[in-house]
Amino acid sequence: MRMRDVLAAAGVQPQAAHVAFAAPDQSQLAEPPQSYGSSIPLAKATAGEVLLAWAMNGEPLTAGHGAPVRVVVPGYIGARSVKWVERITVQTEPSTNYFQQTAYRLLPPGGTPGPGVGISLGAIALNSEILVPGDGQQLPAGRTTIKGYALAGDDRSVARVDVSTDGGRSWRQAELAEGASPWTWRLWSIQADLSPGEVQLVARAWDSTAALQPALPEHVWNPKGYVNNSWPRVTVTIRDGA
Ligand SMILES: Nc1nc2c(c(=O)[nH]1)N[C@H]1C(S)=C(S)[C@@H](COP(=O)(O)O)O[C@H]1N2
Ligand SMILES: [Mo]
Repeated sequence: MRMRDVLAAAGVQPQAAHVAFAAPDQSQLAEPPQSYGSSIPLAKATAGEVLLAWAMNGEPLTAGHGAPVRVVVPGYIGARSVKWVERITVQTEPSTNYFQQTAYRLLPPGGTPGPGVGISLGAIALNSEILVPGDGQQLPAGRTTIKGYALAGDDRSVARVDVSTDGGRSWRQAELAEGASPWTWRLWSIQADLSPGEVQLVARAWDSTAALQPALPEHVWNPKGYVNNSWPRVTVTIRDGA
């Protein structure tokens, strides 16, 4: 069921800006210990793709995935898709739950976690991965297929994936397969002729706003290690043909 329809049936007041979800599971890791909760902006909650789900792939949802009912927020980090949801509150401010206010925030270098410190994570950052070949793999010389996925966040989409077979000096465009929906990953693939020696394969994705993934992990370093969406790199050894 669409969250939008539930909110419309309940009625939303003009000053409303956030939709908060509360669950019964207690966390001892939270400070202070409390039950799980989070919120998303009202604009996202009413965008149509946000669901209250009790089934997946035509089967009833399992307890581990949040039965009887969970929230599903496509394009947002998993933490906002609250499982076993028991209360939905429309409010003027984001949730003050530990998992919204303190956890899942990107801190500046040297920052210490605390309520409201850092950037709240919501929409997923553009990312990609090389799945085939695997890092450290040995391959025969000649033609090989390089495969992976790319994922855009929120209401963006993957526009292009480039692949380099020389550590990022030169690039060619990979072929993008259709996605199952605008919020799912796009599989990509490209064929390359690799000559003997050690080869570094690199991928980089662009989204529909022309944003590009950052090149190196040091560009995005942060104390909690969140949102490392730097270019995936895989080193392979190409054996001599004979
Ligand atoms: N009630 C509740 N919902 C929750 C969590 C939780 O600890 N409690 N974890 C969140 C996080 S961080 C993620 S990544 C997803 C994982 O969903 P899954 O178990 O269906 O993969 O659930 C989210 N919803
Ligand atoms: Mo998570």
